[in-house]
Amino acid sequence: MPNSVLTQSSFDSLTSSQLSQLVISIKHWGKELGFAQIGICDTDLTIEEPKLQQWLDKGYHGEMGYMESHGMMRARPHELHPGTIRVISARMDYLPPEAGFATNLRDPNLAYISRYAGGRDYHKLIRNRLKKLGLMIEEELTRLGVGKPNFRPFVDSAPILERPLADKAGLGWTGKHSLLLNQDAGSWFFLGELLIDLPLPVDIPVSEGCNTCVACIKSCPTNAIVEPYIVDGRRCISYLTIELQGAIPEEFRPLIGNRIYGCDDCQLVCPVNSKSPLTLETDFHTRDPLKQPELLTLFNWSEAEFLKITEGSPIRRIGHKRWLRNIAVALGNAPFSQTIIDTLELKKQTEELDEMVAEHIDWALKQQRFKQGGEVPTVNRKTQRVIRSVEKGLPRDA
Ligand code: B12
Ligand code: SF4
Ligand code: SF4
Repeated sequence: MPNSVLTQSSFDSLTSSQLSQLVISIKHWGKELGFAQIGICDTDLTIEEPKLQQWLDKGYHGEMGYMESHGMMRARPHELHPGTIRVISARMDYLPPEAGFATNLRDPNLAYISRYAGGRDYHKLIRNRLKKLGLMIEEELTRLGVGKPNFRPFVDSAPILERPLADKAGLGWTGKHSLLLNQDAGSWFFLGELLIDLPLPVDIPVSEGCNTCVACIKSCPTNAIVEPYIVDGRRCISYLTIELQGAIPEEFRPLIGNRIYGCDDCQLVCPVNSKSPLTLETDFHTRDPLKQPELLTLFNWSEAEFLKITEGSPIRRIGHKRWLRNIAVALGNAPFSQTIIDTLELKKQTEELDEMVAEHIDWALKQQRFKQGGEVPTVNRKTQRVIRSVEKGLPRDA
């Protein structure tokens, strides 16, 4: 007999007090497994469907084909994993100690890497923990004599609307930058879910909001937050440096500054992040070679060095080619330096370069030569504002 048929009927025998006790246990086990918080919601996201469709119709997903390839299944967890009636939504903090945001953004010769990406790739780690949580639930249900649940963990890459689910499950509210915000923890956390066929009582969404604040919208270097709550993915530096396969459109290159992998600016200016806890996972701590590294050091890594140093890190998935593309842009944005020019030229001569990378190196050389003999440029005004905001609002992490 299929598992779901067996479980569906057998869970009917669970009393509401047994289910409530189970929720208490699930939240407790979640903490033991390193999650900061667990919430539970049903699978109804019909309210999100037209918004998702509009976002896709406007082309805001750019080259992220996976965003449209599953149709509305992203908003229908019960279709994605048949039998699902509840989503156990979990969040895990990732802010590493000594984030050094301001010092890193202030020095245009240093590479800025999003603080979620300096340690181990979260996908596998969170999925494994969610699977353990599922097995703990299974064990408890077996003890209660009601059969096995049908569950499946999801993290990020799967076609599911994680942020609206977490919002529904009471883990926080949606900020105007479109990320989930928690009153006590800010936004420096990952989301993951366990889809399950167990009729657990659901949590109540929280009612806080951003009120009149618009700091993230005003500070986004590329004006990617086109309306409150709506991000045009194609303009976001995270998309341009991580998701985009080909050339970075020229209009965005000067705005990217020294951000070579993702961007944190909309979170850096957010007042709710002033209370964010540091991660409890040492695996998410920034690895030494990725702590405020010199752009030139990273640019000189061979492909073998890149693959070795980024092993197990999310950075590895962009590959050496896009790594060089991104750093070339940042080198073009750095103040004039003969060493940078020599390094860029040497790279062009000594390596079998991909055409796309070569074009970015040419662009960087043009920017560098243009600055020769002129004033030494500093970081742009918007970034200066972000730096001041970090120093004032997030002194521990500045
Ligand atoms: C695609 C994607 C991206 C894209 C597009 C971003 C986006 N905002 O959609 C790009 C590559 C740009 C990106 C960037 C980042 N991402 Co991302 N991304 C995703 C992914 C895979 C899907 C998101 C999605 O469905 N977008 C589609 C649009 C339609 O969804 P949406 O923004 O939620 O849109 C809703 C709003 O527009 C809303 N809406 C419309 N009008 C209104 C009005 C009101 C009043 C309200 C409340 C809502 C609302 O309705 C829409 C439909 O639900 C999720 C993981 C997942 N599977 O869900 C991670 C995820 C959202 N990303 C995450 C992170 C950490 C980031 C970055 C911070 C990474 C970085 N440092 O570089 C940046 C932040 C950029 C930003 N401000 O969003 C985390 C967020 C965690 C959190 N605290 O919320 C997630 C959940 C991954 C994870 N598992 O942890 N990301
Ligand atoms: S991550 Fe950066 S580029 Fe993307 S929306 Fe936030 S501030 Fe803008
Ligand atoms: S910066 Fe302000 S508007 Fe943006 S998410 Fe944070 S509180 Fe909301």
